[in-house]
Amino acid sequence: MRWPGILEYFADYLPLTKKTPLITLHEGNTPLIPSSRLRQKVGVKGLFFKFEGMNPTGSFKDRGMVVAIAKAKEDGKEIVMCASTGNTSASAAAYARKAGLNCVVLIPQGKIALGKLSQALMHGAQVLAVQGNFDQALEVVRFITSHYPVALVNSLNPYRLEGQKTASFEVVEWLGGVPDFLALPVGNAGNITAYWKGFKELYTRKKITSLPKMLGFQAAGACPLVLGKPVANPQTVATAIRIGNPASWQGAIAAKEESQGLIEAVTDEEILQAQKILAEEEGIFVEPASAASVAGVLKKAREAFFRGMETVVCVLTGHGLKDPDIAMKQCEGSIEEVAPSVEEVVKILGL
Ligand code: AN7
Repeated sequence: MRWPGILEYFADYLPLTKKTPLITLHEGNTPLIPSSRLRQKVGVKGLFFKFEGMNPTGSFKDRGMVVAIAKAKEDGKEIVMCASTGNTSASAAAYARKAGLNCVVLIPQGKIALGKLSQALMHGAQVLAVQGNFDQALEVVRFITSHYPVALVNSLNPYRLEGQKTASFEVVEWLGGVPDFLALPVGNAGNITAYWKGFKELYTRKKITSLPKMLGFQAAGACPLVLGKPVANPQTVATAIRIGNPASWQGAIAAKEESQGLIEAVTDEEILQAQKILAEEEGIFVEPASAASVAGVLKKAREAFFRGMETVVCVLTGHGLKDPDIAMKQCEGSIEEVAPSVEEVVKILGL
């Protein structure tokens, strides 16, 4: 089957009209990869990775962005705008160009990964580096988009979450059932809100008869939902989730409480370890923020949280190529120099 993209495939679940342009870069339909080695380490019956890095711009943001941009186009908007830690800007820039719209992105100066910045620039977005953090950039964007003829495409735009919820449909479809736990990184908290909305919709429509427990993980230096109050100066190596005052705060707390799940913190060290383990043990390269879901599941396993018969899905939100700098830092010193000689290479390899 030719995969038609989110708007067409999930039309029955999306707020589309006859006038909505069915734009697509064929986002969605990302693989649900069964774990090869980590499953034993975690000690559960099933461990799967929903690899959202396989979306057209390399992150889960494409699912919601295609809806938000299509609706902006339908409404006759010409300019779209977002604040972003990187992935939203990359996705907004790409889909804006696909729809023939202009895109403005506000990013925290010096704190976005190289791959993401290069995407926004290549797609011709106007990039403004804010001398401040994501939360401050979002404040500016909220004001401008509510006072000027510019469409907001941050996840405060409800169409974003409508699109993002489709990932939960795919999890259920490809798994052939509902996982016991769904683990994911939490930054601005749109995604945990969207997944929970999606699962609840399937339940209401009687497509499923149980709901997963949501396991949200924030970076320890940027964990307002764990602390119960905003963090003024969030810090983490996982720049994608360097957010101190999540826009979907209530949605995240509701997802946690209604599902009887949890939202906890993982340290930068645990995040980087999980990123390396995923790459080495499973062959999956994700950006640091995405590894927070796996870091969290490994932590819960150490705490003997799982009983053994459960199925766990870890959402891997973005591709490792997004942030080559952190990856190279993780692997410092592992390249050996050698002369262009068979003997020299054989000697080093110990063959
Ligand atoms: C790879 O791009 O907020 O909790 O501006 O890029 O829905 O915010 C990115 C967030 C997880 C957190 N993983 O998701 C942005 C932005 C990756 C991300 C998150 C982000 P939310």
